[in-house]
Amino acid sequence: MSRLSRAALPFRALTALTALALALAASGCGGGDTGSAGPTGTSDSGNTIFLTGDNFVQHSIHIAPGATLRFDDTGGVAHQICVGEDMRCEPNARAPQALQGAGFGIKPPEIKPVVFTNPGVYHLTCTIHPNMNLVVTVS
Ligand SMILES: [Cu+2]
Repeated sequence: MSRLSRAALPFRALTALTALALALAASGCGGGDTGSAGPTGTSDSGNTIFLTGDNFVQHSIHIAPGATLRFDDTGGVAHQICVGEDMRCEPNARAPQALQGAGFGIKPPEIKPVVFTNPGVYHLTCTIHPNMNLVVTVS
């Protein structure tokens, strides 16, 4: 004769997590809209990028297809400019020939004109200076 002691403990499933706050909806953060209006004219005279001792003066520019972008080295040091990003040149068949491969060297007081024929967004970088990047939008 055996007694079965039934440990009938009321087992309450804790479902308290059902009320977990789902209010973590990440509200979409607005993109970095700097709201800089690009030049509306196609005058080549305004399409100049100045180079300082270790960077571009501005990091983006909008030009029209076929426009000439002038690189004006006023910073007192040499630069090596190519298509690419973060000091690395990358192939881009649509980019101007001068920016292909290892790109072009420039030193003060040189001004080098580059014609952007094909519409597109081109990332340019200097292989000498970290964080020396420029985005050229041709449209
Ligand atoms: Cu540089």
